[in-house]
This record gives sequence, C-alpha cells and structure tokens, in this order.
Amino acid sequence: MPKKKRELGDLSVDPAVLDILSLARKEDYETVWDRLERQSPHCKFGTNGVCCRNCIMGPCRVTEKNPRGVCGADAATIVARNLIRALAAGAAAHSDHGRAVAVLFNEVARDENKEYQISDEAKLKAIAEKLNIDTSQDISSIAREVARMALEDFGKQDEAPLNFLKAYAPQKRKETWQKVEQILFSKTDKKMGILPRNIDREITECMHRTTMGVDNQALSILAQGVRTALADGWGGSLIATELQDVLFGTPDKKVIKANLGVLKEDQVNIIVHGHEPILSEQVVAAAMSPEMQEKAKQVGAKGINVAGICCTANEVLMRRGVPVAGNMIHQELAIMTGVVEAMVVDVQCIFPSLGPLAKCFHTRFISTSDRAAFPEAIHVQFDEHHAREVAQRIVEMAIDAYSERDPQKVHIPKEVEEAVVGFSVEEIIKILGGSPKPLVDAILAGKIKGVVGIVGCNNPKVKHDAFHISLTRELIKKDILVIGTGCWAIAAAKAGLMKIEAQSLAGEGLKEVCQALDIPPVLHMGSCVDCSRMLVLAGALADYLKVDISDLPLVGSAPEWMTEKAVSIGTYFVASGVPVHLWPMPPIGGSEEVVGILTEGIKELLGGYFFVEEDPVKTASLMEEIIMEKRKSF
Ligand code: SF4
Ligand code: MSK
Repeated sequence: MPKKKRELGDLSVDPAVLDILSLARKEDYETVWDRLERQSPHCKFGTNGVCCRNCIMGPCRVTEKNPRGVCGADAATIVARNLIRALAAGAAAHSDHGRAVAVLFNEVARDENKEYQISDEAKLKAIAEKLNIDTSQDISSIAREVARMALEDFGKQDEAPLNFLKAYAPQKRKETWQKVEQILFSKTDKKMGILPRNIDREITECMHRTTMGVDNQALSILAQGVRTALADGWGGSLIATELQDVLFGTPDKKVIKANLGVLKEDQVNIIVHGHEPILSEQVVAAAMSPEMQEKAKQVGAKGINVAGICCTANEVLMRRGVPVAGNMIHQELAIMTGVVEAMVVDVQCIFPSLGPLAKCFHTRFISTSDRAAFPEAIHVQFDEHHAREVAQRIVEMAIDAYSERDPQKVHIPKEVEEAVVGFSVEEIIKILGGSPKPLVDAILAGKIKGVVGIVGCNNPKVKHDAFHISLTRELIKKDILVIGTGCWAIAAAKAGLMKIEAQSLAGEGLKEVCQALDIPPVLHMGSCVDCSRMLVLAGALADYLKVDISDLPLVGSAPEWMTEKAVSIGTYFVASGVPVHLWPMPPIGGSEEVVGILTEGIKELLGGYFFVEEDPVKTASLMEEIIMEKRKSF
C-alpha cells in the first residue's frame, strides 16, 4: 500500500516552500521529501553506525548477539572508523575548495592568470603579518610568499603543525593541544597526535587507519579525527576564506534580499548554486555587464537577475549583495517556479535530481566542475584561465533559454525578506571601533551573556528551518548574540531575523548593544568554509583576554545538519574548546564507548564536547546554562 504523504505544514516553516510544495503535489513533481519518505524507515545498523563495509570479508553488522565483524572489529572500532571516514570526507570537501583557491591565488601572485586579481591588499598584508612574512616588500612578493605557505600546508612532509594554524590559533589553545598530545601519550604509551601537519596527509591517514586491520581502538581513531578536523578548520577552510577575501574582497555590511520571491518574472533568472566563488563571481560579473544586459533585452527580458542558493549564495551575497533564492532545500523548488533559465552549479550539496527535474522545464542545468558530473546536465567546463569567456557563454545560454519559458508553468512565491549581512571578522572589529574591547565589555557587563555560533544545513528529516529559527529566536531573547554561516544563515535571513528591526526580538541587554552598533542581533558570517571566521573571532577574543577559547562563554550548534562537512565543522569547534549541540543524532549510537568519549571524555581534554537535543527551546536553555557556568570563571 502506498505510504500516506506527510502534511505539508510538517515539512517547512517557510511559506514560500509550502507554496511550491503544494504546486509540486498538484503537478506530481518529485521532491527531496518524497524520496525521504520512500527511504524510510532507515536501516538501524546504518543509523547507529554499526555497519562496516571496509573490506570484502563483510559487509558486517554488529549486534549484542553478534558483537564482532568477521575480522574481529567490535562496535566501538566500527562506529569510530565510520565517523572519521565521514569527517575525512567533509574535511576533504572544504580543503579541496581551499586548495583550488590557493592554486588560483598562487597563479595570480605569479602573474600567470589575468582573469582574477588581488582585490584586497590590506587583507593580504594582514595575513602576511600573521604568517611572519615581511610586509615591506612589494605586493606581488608578499602574495607569492603567502601562496607558498598556503600550498605548503597541503603538501609539506615534516611533523610541524600547519603554517596557518600556527599563525591564527590563539596562544593558549595551541598550548592546550600540545598538552593533550602529552597526556594521551603518557596515558596510553601510544603517540596520538592531534596537531595537524599537512591537510591532505591527515585526510589520507584517516583513510589508511580505517582500512581493515590498522587502527582498532576508538580513542586512537577519534584522535586522528580531531587532527583532521583541525586541519580543516584552521587549515583548508581558513585558507579558502582568507584567500577568497584577498581575491574577491573582504565582506562588509550590506542589505540583501532573501527567498524565492527574489526571482523576477520579467527577467532572465540565473541561479548560482554550490560552493566556490571562483565560478560564481565570474557569472555575476558577466551577467551584470552592459553587453549581456543588452542581449537579454533583445530577447524581450527586462534584464538579467542572478540569485544564489546554498553557500555559493552566501559567498556572493556577502561580497556583492546578490539576492539569495534559498537554502539547500530550495534547490528543486527554485526550478519549479518555472522562471529559472539556468541553474549553474559547481560542487557540494547539489542534488543529482536536478537534471531530470530541469527537463520538465526550460531550465538549463549547467555543471561546470571537472570534479562533479550530474545526470542530464549540460556540462560547460569551467577553466580559471578563460573564466570570463566561460562565464559569458553560460550567461548566453540562459538568455537563449528565456524565449522557451512556458508562461503556464510560472509560479513565483511572493515571499521576500530583507537582511543585513556581510559580517566578516574585519567588519565586526571595524563596527566595534577597531578592537574587540566593546564586545568583551558588553559580555563582561552581562548585557550580552554569551555568543552562540550556528552552522549548517537543512535536512528533510527535520522540519525545514524550524529548528534554526526557533533556536535563534530563543537565544536572542535570552541576550545571547547569535552568529553563523551556511544554510542556517539563509534561514535566519528569510525569517527576518537579520533585519535591524529584529533588535526588538532581543532581550534588553542585547538590544541595547545592537542599537548602539546599528547591527541586527543575528549576524551572517558567510558560507560553510567561513565557519573559519567564527574560529578567528573566538581566537581574537581569547587572545585579547589572554585566555583559552574554552574559557569563553561560547557554544556552537548544527541543528539541521546533514552533510559530512558538518561532522568536520562540529569536531573542529569541539577541538577548539567549544561545546557543540547537534540535531539529528550522529550515527554513533551503536557504541557507548564512542558516545562517552565525544560527550564526556573529550571535555576533560579539549574543553569542548558534543551534546544532542531534539527540542529547540530546551536546546536554548541548555546553551544558556553552559554560558552561565562559563561566565562564573570568565
Ligand atoms: Fe567486517 Fe572487519 Fe571487513 Fe569491516 S573490516 S567489513 S568489520 S571484516
Ligand atoms: S551549503 S554544507 S547544506 S550549510 Fe554549504 Fe548548506 Fe550545509 Fe551544504
């Protein structure tokens, strides 16, 4: 018997989503929620992390009755191995993004690529200073040296920690990491390094250690997971953010528009979706050129409208003020509006369902990366050396599609919200008058009790945006400043929580501070790789107060997480000393030992730890308790 579909109201809190979902049900367009229903109930072995496919003597599924795989691996080994394999994949995604930026930056520094340029010399010098590079040299020499040190972090073979981690992590935290390595060695007689040496090496070592018959002890496996996550947060992701700022500009405060209502009936609509601004910056520039705008007019459109989805949206809205059509779960729905001429994608969080769906419309679904192919996509190979030409070709394809639009299929939800975005660390410090002091003073005075950083995704298992919004509202009511990135940030923007008017939703203390600074109580800090901005901000506060990050009243959360990247993000925050909330429960329930290490044992060592809670209001209260406890010794 076919399963009964969930009520629409249970799927999302976003009226634009519900509007398109009722259209999808009427027209029988398949969505992510339909596929989730067909995949449910999910396999319990997978959900608990006790299914192992790491060799062909298996697959093995361990149970109480049958507690070991064919090779003898127990539940703790299998769960820990599965977890760090996911973490390694997430770190690889962020860091491969970082590498692409570093390689391009190196070419620009060497004058080998004229399609891009150094846009922010002040940021370049600030990075160089941190890396102890002589900033009295000419800009190209500084850039070449920064590029060398960034690329070295992906390839050096010595045992020293990453250049960028050494340059950016706060002093006390670096001491904590060294101490933890010594404690682990003295307790176990086994070297358990957690300071990353080379971004690629840590990811490779995760894969090596988790192959059959190598590392078979949960603590040892998880320590390598911590090292790999640190290689991502203070390495790959940080390099991506910092060098993107140099190439494309460091974000500053600006007002943008958010939700599906940003799509325009009388214009050529291009959606950029994925993650890397190397592509999207060029598409935006090409679309805005007078030549392309004129071409669009020749086919009867009033112009070209570029909007973003997912973290590509976050990249171009932070720097260019490009409107955002939605977060991860909007990707199929945007096509269903019938007005998207081109959906242009690169890597990460892109549903392979988009190709077949686009075929029901006039939409050109265009893939661009040699790392990512999709069924029924039109592939236009992106090439950084001919970036403008390729971007122009893509825009022309969108213009050509305009005349094929079927007016019968046009259905644009009216929802649009305004949001104030662009809060890079540099912009926050500028707003604070040049130093973290006013923020620290507000925290010390109790006007702001603490800060919560929220990250991550949408997951159709969780009512879309509901946890993000409810948790954020509860926190600001409690005088807790909320900062964050990724699809959470888009949820908050769509819900109006990033408007200046949202100050009225904050508690008295937070409201007063936000009014004085003319900022919303909820700050958009960028894309998922820009979680590194939150690490840098935490580090700046810790160094200013000469304390460790774990002493600060900070908490993290990934309330609707789904991707392996979130495993890495959550772990690098925990390893940097921040307690991190998660929902849904990660696939570790099959081992009490692993759960114990990640929720308890790790706290003694690193100060951060994970906790899981399903209810947003309860989560906010738990976070407040943690913050108030930290404030006692702050
Ligand atoms: Fe089974 Fe061990 Fe092979 Fe995993 S590594 S599939 S537990 S035999
Ligand atoms: S896009 S990683 S769903 S935040 Fe970065 Fe959104 Fe999560 Fe993808």
